[in-house]
Amino acid sequence: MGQQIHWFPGHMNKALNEVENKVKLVDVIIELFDARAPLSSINENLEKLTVNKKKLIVLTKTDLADPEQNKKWAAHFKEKYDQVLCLDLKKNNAEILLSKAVIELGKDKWAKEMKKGMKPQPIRTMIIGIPNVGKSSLINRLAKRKAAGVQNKPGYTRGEQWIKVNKDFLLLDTPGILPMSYEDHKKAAHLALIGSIREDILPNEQLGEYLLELLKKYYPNSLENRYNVNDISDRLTVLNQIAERRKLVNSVGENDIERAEALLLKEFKDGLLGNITLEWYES
Ligand SMILES: Nc1nc2c(ncn2[C@@H]2O[C@H](COP(=O)(O)OP(=O)(O)O)[C@@H](O)[C@H]2O)c(=O)[nH]1
Ligand SMILES: [Mg+2]
Repeated sequence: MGQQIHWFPGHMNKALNEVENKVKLVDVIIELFDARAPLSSINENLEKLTVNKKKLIVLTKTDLADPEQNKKWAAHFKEKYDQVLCLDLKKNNAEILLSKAVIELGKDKWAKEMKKGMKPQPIRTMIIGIPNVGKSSLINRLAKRKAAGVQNKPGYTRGEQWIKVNKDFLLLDTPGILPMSYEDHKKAAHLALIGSIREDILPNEQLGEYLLELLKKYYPNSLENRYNVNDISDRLTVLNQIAERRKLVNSVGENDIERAEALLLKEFKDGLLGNITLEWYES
């Protein structure tokens, strides 16, 4: 992947400043990582801004990722951060698990307040994460409101308000959206594959090639299971077989490789190729 990806550092700085201002308001940061690409979900610039805050990591979309890898990543992040939860935001009892973890992390603050003779104040939190990682879904769950604002694009802005999750736990109602640097092409490819950055940042051809390499390495049976593809030797061989199985034909009657590739990328994103983690934990 030698081609240049354009990136505007000004956007990054502006977004980080916004997050930095919100970080000042909270006791605990709830940071979301996509379980399919947890390392690419980390923004190193943000890590620097939040070193002094308690941090709870939530691995989201664990239902789409590889269960074995979920466990390994969770264990890994437990060593690095204050708390880690694995959540399927569509199913889990997210509110209860999250509330428990937040209260655990807020206990130091309560102890300090009581030492000063104060009444313990609710723990203030905010959610941060890359686009599409599940921030709105989680906020809506915690606010117990319908899926307003949940979409595949990064957010809407409103005045900041605190959502009272329960008497001990407040949540800022607007998430911090983390901008990504696309300088690292491998990361950019992972983020495009999971839908966190626009796909057209890289040509479909490269994304397809990249995905197929990963599938070949880690999940060699996934293509046979989904498309009945039995020769996975290279990209065109695979795409030709997918086009044949799905009867994707172009205007001159040939296998439509482009549509086969688009289908592959879409079905991966939708979890139809099985539980797949793109970034494997390496000890
Ligand atoms: N399968 C699955 N989909 C999820 C999960 N969390 C969020 N989504 C979906 O991912 C998409 C983006 O979610 P959203 O909450 O808008 O992400 P945001 O951009 O971080 O606010 C939506 O289509 C959600 O329904 C999850 O844990 N599992
Ligand atoms: Mg959102």
